Amino acid sequence: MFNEEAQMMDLDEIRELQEKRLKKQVKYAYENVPMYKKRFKEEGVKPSDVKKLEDVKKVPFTVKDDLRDHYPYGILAVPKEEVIRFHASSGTTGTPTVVAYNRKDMEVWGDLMARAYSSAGVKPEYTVQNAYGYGLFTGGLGFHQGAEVLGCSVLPTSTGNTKKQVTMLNDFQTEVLACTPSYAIYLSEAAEKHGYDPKEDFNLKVGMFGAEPWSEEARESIEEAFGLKAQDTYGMSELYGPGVAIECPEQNGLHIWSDQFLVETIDPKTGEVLPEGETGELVFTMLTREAMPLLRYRTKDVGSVTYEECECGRAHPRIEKIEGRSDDMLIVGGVNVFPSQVEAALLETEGISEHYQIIVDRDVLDKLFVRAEVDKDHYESEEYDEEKLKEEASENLKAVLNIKARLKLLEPGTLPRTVGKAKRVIDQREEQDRIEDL
Ligand code: DLL
Repeated sequence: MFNEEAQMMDLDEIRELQEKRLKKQVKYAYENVPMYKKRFKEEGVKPSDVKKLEDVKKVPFTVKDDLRDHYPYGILAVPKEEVIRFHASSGTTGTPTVVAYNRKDMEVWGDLMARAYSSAGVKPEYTVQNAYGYGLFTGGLGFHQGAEVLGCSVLPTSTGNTKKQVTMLNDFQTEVLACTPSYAIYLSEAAEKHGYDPKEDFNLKVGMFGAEPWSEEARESIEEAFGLKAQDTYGMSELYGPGVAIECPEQNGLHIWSDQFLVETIDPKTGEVLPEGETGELVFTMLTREAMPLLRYRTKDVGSVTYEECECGRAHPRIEKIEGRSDDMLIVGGVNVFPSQVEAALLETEGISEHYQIIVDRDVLDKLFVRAEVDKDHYESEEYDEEKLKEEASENLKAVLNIKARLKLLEPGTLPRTVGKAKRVIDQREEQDRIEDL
């Protein structure tokens, strides 16, 4: 077992270490990040007020906008020269939120990812086909590094080029597939289309799936198609990336590596800390990150955490299931999309009105559609050129989204008007009555 000492700590050891690290990290953040010093002062809190684990409640929250407001370098606690990696994820307005890592942070992240593979049943002699996207997204490089730390070989296939992925699954007899669960389903279908039986012809043993919500049915169908064990992995860019929590072979929740993360569950409306086991927004404090410490980071992910013993023997608490989001962020094919980003891009295009709809649909892969009405005055004016307007709006959408959106322009007055809140987002991935005119 990789880093057995950390994986198998008992709860008392975990809590003792958390308390020690929390006190140190709060002081470190206060002394090195001006934003934290300012916020502590505003709220009348001193690092020395944090003496016990439960004192974490006194620490102010950090939210995604805090990172966005500090674009591009985030809330660095070290000189930029010490940073060796940046990643970035979507922000609500199109300004990305940037995360920074120094050498020590990269080592910690690599260790967490290697633990994740190891507790999911991956062995150092396996080959990992890594079909998460490489780039600013943390999935590709995070899964890559962790596999190397464990001692696996990596095939860095990244996303796309499905035919090649399928061929490599066959030729290399890859034991591990790392990708979003929706892409895994797509791959199994593509494999069959190309004449393979994914269960017989491939040698997959473990799937490291995550970055988006998926159901037990999806798990069953992936396990059945490939004959592998499909493990859920959770994380987010702000908290290193993947590697925050992982399922063990018991598949009964995701163990949070609690020597590195202190988790709380809060009521998203009041910010009040909820009793153990209750469902609420997950809040994480990073206990050792140096380049960019994060205290009480509000993830907007909703779930519940249990400290009950797990059959596997790990005492690290488990997220029972990520049940959804407390904001309106959509995850489309593993890519985060904020409706506000789409709106900003549309309104930036002269000639597009404020009446629009965002539709997420799925055949095998998720797809994003945007239907927008042309502004009435523009529609009636001489200069209206549908093709040109569509091109311009599509360009603006492309600039803020990390995924392709198919845009359709509509005549003024086409979309339904409501007296109340407009229903701008339609997620018809699970629905039967679909809008077909996309
Ligand atoms: O998705 C990091 C990651 C990569 C995790 C690969 C797992 C595997 P972000 O792009 O910042 O980072 O998106 C983070 O995705 O707040 C959740 O809403 C969602 N998410 C991530 N993992 C899961 C999961 C990566 N296993 C956001 N189940 C998070 C449900 C997930 N939602």
